[in-house]
Amino acid sequence: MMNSKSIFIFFLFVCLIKGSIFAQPVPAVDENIPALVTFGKDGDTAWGDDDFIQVIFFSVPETFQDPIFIRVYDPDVGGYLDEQKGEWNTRTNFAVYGGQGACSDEDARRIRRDGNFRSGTMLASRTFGNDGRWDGRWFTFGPFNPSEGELLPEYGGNIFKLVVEGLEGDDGNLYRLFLSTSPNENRPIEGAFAFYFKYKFRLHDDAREVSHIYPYIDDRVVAIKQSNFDWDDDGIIRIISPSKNGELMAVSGDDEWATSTHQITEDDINSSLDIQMIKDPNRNMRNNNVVIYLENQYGELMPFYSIPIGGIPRYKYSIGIKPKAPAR
Ligand SMILES: [Ca+2]
Ligand SMILES: [Ca+2]
Ligand SMILES: [Ca+2]
Repeated sequence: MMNSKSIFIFFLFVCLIKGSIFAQPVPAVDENIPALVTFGKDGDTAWGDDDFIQVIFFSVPETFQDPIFIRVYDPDVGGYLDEQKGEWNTRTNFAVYGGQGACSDEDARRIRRDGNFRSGTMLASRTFGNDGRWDGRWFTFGPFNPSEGELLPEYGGNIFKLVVEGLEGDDGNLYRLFLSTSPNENRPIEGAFAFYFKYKFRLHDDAREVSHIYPYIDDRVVAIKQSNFDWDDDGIIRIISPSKNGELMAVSGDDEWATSTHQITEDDINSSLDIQMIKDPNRNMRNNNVVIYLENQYGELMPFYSIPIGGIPRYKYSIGIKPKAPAR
C-alpha cells in the first residue's frame, strides 16, 4: 500500500539528521500535543471521544534486537491529569499486540472499530481504574523481544500495536506513551518511531501553543480528505507544505464531524504535511479533546508519524525570494 523503499530511505535520512532522540514519546515532541485521551465507554461523545478506543503502532528497526518496553504515563483514571465526570468510575484497558496480523490486518487500520482491531497475538494486558499507585507515574509493559512484533518492512521494521479501550465509566483517561530500551526510564531506540491512523488527544489550554500532525504524502496521493470530531470551533486547522501556505481545513463544532478535501500537487509528493492546529485566543477553551484522521483519494487511511519524514515541511515560495525574470 506504500512505496516502501522510498519511505524507508526517508526514515534512514531523518534518523541520521535528527539522531532520533525524540522519536519515541507519543505524543511526539514535534507534535506539541499535551496528552492522548480515551474515555470510558459510557462517556459522552460531546466530551471529545467518538468511540472510546485508541490504537497506536510502534515500529522497531529490524536491526535492533535487544528487549523493548512500552511505557505509559498516568495509566490510571483519577487524580492528576485526568478528566472527571461525577465520581471516578472509569476503567481503561491497555493491551500490547505483536505477531502476524497485528498491523497488516485491515481491521487494525480502520476508522470503525467494529471488526477485529485486536488482531495479532496479545503480548500483555492490564486494566487501570482510579489507582493512586499509578497516578502521575510510569507503568511499564515488557520486556518484549523485537521479533515478537509483526515484521513489516514497509512500516520500518517490527511493529507492535497498543490498544487502549475504555471498558467502563464516563471519565476521560489522559496519558502519554514512550517506547524505551529500559523498564525504569525513557530511553529511545535508535531509528524507532510511532505511527497512528486516527488520533485522539487533548489540545493545549494556552492558545499560544500550536499543535501539529505530520502525515506523509507518497507518490500515489492526489488528494486528501480530513475528518475531525468535536473541535468545538476552537480556532483553525491549516496546512503548511512546500505548495501550501496555510490552506484552511474545515473545523468541527460540538459533538459533530467536519470534513474537507485538499488537492495535492507535485511539490508535496514524497514529503510530509505540517497540519497545524491553532486555537482561538478569544474563546479561552479549556480541556478540549479532539479526534482527527486523513484518507487519500481511494478512501485509504493515511498514517501520521511521530517523526515528520523528510523533516518539518516548509512553504517553498516565501515572499521576497520569488524567481525574478531572467536578466537580458
Ligand atoms: Ca491520573
Ligand atoms: Ca490517566
Ligand atoms: Ca472537544
